Amino acid sequence: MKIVVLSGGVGGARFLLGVREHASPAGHEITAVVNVGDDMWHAGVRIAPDLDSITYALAGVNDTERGWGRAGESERVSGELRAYGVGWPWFTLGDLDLGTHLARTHYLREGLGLSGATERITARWPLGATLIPSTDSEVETHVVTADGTLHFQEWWTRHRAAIPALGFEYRGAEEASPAPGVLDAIASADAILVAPSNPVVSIGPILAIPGIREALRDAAAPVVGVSPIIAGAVVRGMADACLTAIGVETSAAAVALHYGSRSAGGLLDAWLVDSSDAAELARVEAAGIRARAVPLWMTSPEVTADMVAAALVAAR
Ligand code: FO1
Repeated sequence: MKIVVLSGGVGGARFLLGVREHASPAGHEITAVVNVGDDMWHAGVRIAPDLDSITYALAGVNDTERGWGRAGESERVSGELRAYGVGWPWFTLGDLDLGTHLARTHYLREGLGLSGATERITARWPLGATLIPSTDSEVETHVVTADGTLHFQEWWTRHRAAIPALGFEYRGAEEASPAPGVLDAIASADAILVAPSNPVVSIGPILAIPGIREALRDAAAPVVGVSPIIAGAVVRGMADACLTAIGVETSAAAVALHYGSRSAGGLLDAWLVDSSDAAELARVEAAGIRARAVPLWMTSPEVTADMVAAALVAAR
């Protein structure tokens, strides 16, 4: 069975640990199509936070407390960069992490494209999944505020999403095309899962790449999403600030309706909400999306694997 997962970074990585836990023993193939909207050039290197968060988590070398970067990290190079006034002082590149950015930048300079660079970087570890960036083009999310626009990282990491967002721009998306392998993976999938990632700044930029939404609409496989909202609150991160900005209420049903039913030109055939949100099932079903309530807290890969199993059942 071929499982394709649309994914952002930290939450997506946790979900993919569960997908692998469920799928690997059965020999299922996993392909993650990963958001690049958080990416940027910084201090001369190309940083791809979501690809790296997933890579490190699946490789088991991630910092589980911070949620991003490598475990056992040091920050000597970042200290030097700060002394030179290079880069954003509030954005820290760990020394081990910097090795990944240097390698990626080297591969990009060799002309491999982000997908080729990702293939080389991920080949280092037996991840049990293939990671493909949504696009090889530089598509970066910018946040519109009353005082102008900011790169997503500045809004998110520096200002902790505290500046009210008026909207989001996926800069470069219109001219971008899906990375090699993305459309084939979607077309040949047996199941397509939308990770419980931020709908606006993680899944949104993937869907903004011309061709991806259409491929999902035309896919033979069912598309099943997992709610990133439990009991009216975000599971992690600051997704509520993003949803508010685009006028979507922070609830499991509202996010499903935002994605829309595939039968009405949207994304989803089915949607999983947390057991505590069972009261929202009817609203989702009324929109033409099959809905199921199961436990959605991703407390371990084993627990998450049960949720993935439920998603695959909902897919049938
Ligand atoms: N998040 C922070 O809160 N502070 C940092 O200094 C920081 C550095 C960083 C470096 C590389 C990387 O891949 C991610 C990094 N993150 C940092 C996390 C990241 O900014 C965001 O949490 C994600 O982009 C949102 O998914």
